[in-house]
Amino acid sequence: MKGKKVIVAGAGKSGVSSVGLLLRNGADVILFDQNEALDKEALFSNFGNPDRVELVLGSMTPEKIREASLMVISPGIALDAPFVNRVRDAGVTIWGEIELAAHFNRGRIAAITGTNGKTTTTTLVGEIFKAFRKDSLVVGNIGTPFTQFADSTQPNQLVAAEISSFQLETIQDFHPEVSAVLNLTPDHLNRHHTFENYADAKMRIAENQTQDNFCVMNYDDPEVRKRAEALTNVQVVYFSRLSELKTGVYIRDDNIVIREPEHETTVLPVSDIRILGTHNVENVLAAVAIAYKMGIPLSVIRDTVEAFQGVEHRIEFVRKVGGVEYYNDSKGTNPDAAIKAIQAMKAPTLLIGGGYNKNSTYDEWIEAFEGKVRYLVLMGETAQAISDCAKRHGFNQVVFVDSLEEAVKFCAEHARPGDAVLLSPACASWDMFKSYEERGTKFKEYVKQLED
Ligand code: UMA
Repeated sequence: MKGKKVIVAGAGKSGVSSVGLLLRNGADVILFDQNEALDKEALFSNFGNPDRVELVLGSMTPEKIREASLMVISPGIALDAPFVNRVRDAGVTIWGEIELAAHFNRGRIAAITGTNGKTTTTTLVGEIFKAFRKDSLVVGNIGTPFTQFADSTQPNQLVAAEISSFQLETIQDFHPEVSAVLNLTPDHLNRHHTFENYADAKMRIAENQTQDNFCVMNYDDPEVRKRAEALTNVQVVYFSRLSELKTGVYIRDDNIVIREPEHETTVLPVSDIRILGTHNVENVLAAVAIAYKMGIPLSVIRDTVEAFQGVEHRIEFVRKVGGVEYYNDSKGTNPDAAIKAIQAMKAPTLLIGGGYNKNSTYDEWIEAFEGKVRYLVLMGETAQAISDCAKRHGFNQVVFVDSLEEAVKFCAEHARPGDAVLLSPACASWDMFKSYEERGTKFKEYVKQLED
């Protein structure tokens, strides 16, 4: 990178971290963001040698574009945005942040994608790695950009990477040792336009793998299995919650079993898993398969899975107030994830939903209520569309609120002892919050303020 001029597009977490890596490795950077209102001083305070960074806000001239030979693009920027087309037409190579990180990485990568369960599975794989080697890393879409550490990784260092479809659209040589596709249901269609495009982006996780590598795939998900059957460049390892497999990781008599052509190993009883819901059993099966194929000893895998208590913002128990249990599932950012959360609820539930519009359809989510939802409390851009959909399905207990605080207040006033209150929006947070983390943190704050 020495002496190269690189455009970094997007001055969020991903872009700032890419700039850091580029500066450490001798490049000069044009940091570009379309938001003219960004705080320049705050941005520059992130960089050790700011004199090698030029900040361009709003729009970029053709001359500026021609100064660069590479553009590293943040995952939140659509590849068909007009300025991206201009950069491409100028012959500038476009990489995503993951590709930039891969270029410098020397560690052993396990990369995890899928519509849902990525964060839980990546966190669990990361915990298993850390129990085996203290210097293991957990990076990617999970919130810690890979570029923060990629250029200091060592051979044999273990990297658990959560990778989104947005990040996979812009890889070139990214090559995980073990990859995983957990499941595939429609998401981010406002950006990918069709399910096929979205699934194609996800499957790119395996495109540079070879016969020495493994791709862990969900046998029970027809969309995943169809694509697994077409994979020829890499060894496919299936996991299944529902079927006995000839080889792979599956459940027999309540035990998680790894079956290989020559022998079979029992890992642990399913009843020893502490995280709620059948979807989490699938996440554990995937994590076991990934860690096993990365060569982690079974005893380490077993002990870590047994101790694992899940991740923040994912069906996270917050507090019991007045006999009512409050759960934070702010990470339920699409209908499929929200279905898993409502399925995991055992009590009558007051459900808080709605948010940023990703052109999702809500029918299956509403159907999954199965008489369990007492009130559907809606906020955000999608409130009306969700309400219309609920009414089409004969569900009329809908309430509109203007804020999350108001939603919590309504639930606290209307819940009966024994009920549950669940924030599981089925939508991203970006219409009202910076991130799903901020939404979940605020929810927990409001719940903690409730008087017992
Ligand atoms: N911007 C533009 N033009 C655009 C769009 C954005 O200039 O057309 C600028 C914005 O003004 C802003 C910056 O780009 O300053 C934001 O960049 P970004 O949206 O890529 O966000 P980051 O903060 O860099 O976070 C990204 C991921 N965000 C997205 O994919 C939307 C984070 O995933 C990830 O954790 C982080 O990089 C580190 O790798 C979040 C996410 O919501 C959690 N991911 C989606 C999901 O999980 O469903 C895919």
